[in-house]
Amino acid sequence: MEKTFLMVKPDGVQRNLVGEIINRFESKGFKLVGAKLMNISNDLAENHYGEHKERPFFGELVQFITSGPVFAMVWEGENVISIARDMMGKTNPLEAASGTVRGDFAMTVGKNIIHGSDSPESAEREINLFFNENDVLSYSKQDSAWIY
Ligand code: YYY
Ligand code: MG
Repeated sequence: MEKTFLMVKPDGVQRNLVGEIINRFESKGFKLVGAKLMNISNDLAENHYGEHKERPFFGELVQFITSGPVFAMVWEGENVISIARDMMGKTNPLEAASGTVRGDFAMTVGKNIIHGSDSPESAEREINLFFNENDVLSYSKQDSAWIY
């Protein structure tokens, strides 16, 4: 089964959207296999967003993501990486469809509520960056027979 890294950003935590976001992915049928509320250090932020180092918004992005607690998660399911990206909506919330997290809850690209890995390579990289191997659980759930 595929895994992805999702994170409620500081704006989502402050706006009480952690439960709403967990509910969406749970209700879809994905399995939560790791989760923690945490502060992101400057080093972790710069590493996580390393691909954007040369972009003009990099400094603000690092400042924003370290500005308060985030809720980091690992979710598992068939095609979870691309389905979760669809459920998040486009990076710019003004372009994100209704029914997506960003379309429903966000207004600006700098405060767009949620992060999600964009490929199998980034999912593996980001899960390892944020979670110890022991904190990503392997377990079965009763509902899987009703989902797959
Ligand atoms: O993967 P995703 O979060 O949808 O977008 P990325 O292109 O990877 O950018 C990461 C992050 O950077 C985005 O969620 C907001 C911020 N950002 C920005 O502040 N201004 C931009 N023009 C582009 C991205
Ligand atoms: Mg990205």
